[in-house]
Amino acid sequence: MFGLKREINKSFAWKRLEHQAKRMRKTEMRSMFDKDPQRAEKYSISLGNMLVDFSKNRIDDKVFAALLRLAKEAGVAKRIEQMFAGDKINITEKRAVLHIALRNRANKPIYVDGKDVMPEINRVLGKIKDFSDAVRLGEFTGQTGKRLTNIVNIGIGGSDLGPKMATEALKKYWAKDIKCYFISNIDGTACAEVLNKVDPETTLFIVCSKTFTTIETLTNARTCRRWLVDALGEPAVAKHFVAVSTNTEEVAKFGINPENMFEFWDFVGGRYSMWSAIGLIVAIAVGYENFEKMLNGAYEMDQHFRTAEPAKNIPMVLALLSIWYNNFFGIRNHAVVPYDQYLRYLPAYLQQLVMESNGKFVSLDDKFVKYQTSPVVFGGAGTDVQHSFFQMIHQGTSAVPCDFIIPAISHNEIGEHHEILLANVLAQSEALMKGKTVQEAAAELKAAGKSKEEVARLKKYKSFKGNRPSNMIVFKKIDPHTLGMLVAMYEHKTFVEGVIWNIDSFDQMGVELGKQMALRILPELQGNHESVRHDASTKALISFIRGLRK
Ligand code: G6Q
Repeated sequence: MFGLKREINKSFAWKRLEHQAKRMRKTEMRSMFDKDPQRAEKYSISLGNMLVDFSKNRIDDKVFAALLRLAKEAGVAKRIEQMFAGDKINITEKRAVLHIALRNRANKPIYVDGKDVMPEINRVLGKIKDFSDAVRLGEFTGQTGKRLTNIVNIGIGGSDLGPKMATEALKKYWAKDIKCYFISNIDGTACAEVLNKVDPETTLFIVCSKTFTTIETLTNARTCRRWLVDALGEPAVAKHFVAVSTNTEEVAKFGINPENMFEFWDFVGGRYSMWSAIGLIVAIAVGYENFEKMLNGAYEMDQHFRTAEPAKNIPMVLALLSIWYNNFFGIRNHAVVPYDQYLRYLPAYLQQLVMESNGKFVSLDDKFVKYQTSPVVFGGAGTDVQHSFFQMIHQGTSAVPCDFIIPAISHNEIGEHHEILLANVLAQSEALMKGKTVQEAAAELKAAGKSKEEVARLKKYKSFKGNRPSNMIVFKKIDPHTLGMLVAMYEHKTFVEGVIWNIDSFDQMGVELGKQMALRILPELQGNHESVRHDASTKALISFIRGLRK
C-alpha cells in the first residue's frame, strides 16, 4: 500500500542527483555566492518570526530542482496527506501516526477506524489543564497538605527525552517555586541523586510509560514508591503518584488509581509524544497556557508543512538537503548546535527522533535497502562544542553538515554575552563555507611577521578547505510557540526522509534484541543460573563481573 513502485535509488531523480553530485564536488560555495547576489534570499524560507537560511549548502538551481523531483517521485505529498488523514502509515505495527492530532488546534475531526480521535484528545487536554492548574495553585496537595513543588518525571526514551528537553528549554517560564527532575536510567544513581534532593511531602512523581511494562521505568517507579511509603505511609501514593500511559490495567496493578492516570493512544509514538500527557511535567512547570502555546507553534508548523509548496517548505527542504549529503556525498553524520543554553538537551532529543525513526534497513516493501538511511546525529550547545568537536567540522577529512539554531534574543541578556554568542555562530557558518586556502593562510602568516621557513612549515596546518554546509535556523527567542515550531519542524523533516528512503519511521524493532538478551543475563549475573548459552566473551565477562561483585 505504501511501498514505492520502483526502488528510489533507481528513480530518474536519484540518477540525476548522482550526476549532479559529481558536478557539485568541483563547485565551491564561495564562487556561487560571488556569482549570485540573490543567493541568500533565494535559498531562505521564513515562517512567522523564524528564518531558515539554507544558502550555505552545496546546491544550485539544478540540484535543488532534482531534489524536489526526488520528493515528488517518492510520493511525499501523498504520504503527508495520508498521515494527516489518520491512515495507518506505521505499517509494521498497523497504526496511524497522529502526533499532529495532539496539536490539531482547528479541532477538525480526524478518523481512525471510523472514530474521530479529537474528543478523546480534547478530554485529556482538559484533564492536563485541570491537574496542572490544581498543582500550581496548591489545590492538589500532598498527603500532609503541603504544596507539591518538586515534580519528578519517571520515564525513559520517548517518555523522557521530549519532556526533559522541553521543560529545560522553557525554564524561564517555570513557576518560581517549582523544580523539575527526571529519572530515566536504570542506574540506581539516577534515582538516588534525585531522591537525595527532594522532600517526600512536597514531591509529585509522574510515571510516564506508554506500555507500563518498561523495566527501567517500573523499577525506578517502585523504588520511588518505596521511598515515599517509608516516609508517609501507603495512603500517600494516591496523592504523590500519577501515571501517563495507554495501559490502564498495568497502572492499576502498580497501585496508581486509574483516576490519577492520563491516557494516550497507540497512534502516538513514544518519541512523538511530548504533545500528549507525556508533556504533563511541562504543563505543570510552565502552566497550561504556555503548554498550549507550544501546541499552537507545532500546529503552525504542521499547517506550513501540509500546505507550503515543496520549494518553500521548511521540513521538506531540510530533509532533502540531509538526503543530498547522506546519499550523494557519502556523508554519514549531521550536527545540531543550538546557540542557546536552554536548548542544550535538543541534540539528545533529536538523536532519538532521527536515529530511532530512520535507523532502518528494511523497506516498506519488505526488502533490505541498498542505500544509506539515517545519518548519525550529534551535537551540543554552542559555544561549548566549538571547543570540542568543531576541530573535525572545520578540518576533518569528511564534511559534517550542521544545523545552527539561533535565538536573536536571549532570556538572559547580560552585558554583551549574547552578542558574543551570536557573533560566534555567524562566524562559524561563514568560516565553514569560505574556508581559508593555503595561499591565504601563507599570506596571513607572512603578514604576522613569520619567517619564510615558518610560513612554509605552517601554511597547510592553518588552511581550511571550506565548502562545508550549514543551515541557519534563526528566530526571535526560545518561547513556547517557537519551541513547538522547532520540534515539529524536525519531526516532519524526519518523516520526509523516511518517506524518501521508503522505510517505516514509526516503529523501533531494533531496540528489542538487546532487551531480550538482558532479561536472560540478569538471573545469570545474580548467580541464580550458570551462563551456558552465550558466546565465550559474554560468558567470561559474566563470570568476571560476578567475581568483582562478590
Ligand atoms: C520511542 C520508543 C521508546 C519508548 C521507550 C519507553 O518512540 O518507543 O523510546 O518511548 O522505550 O517506552 P514506554 O513509554 O512504553 O515506557
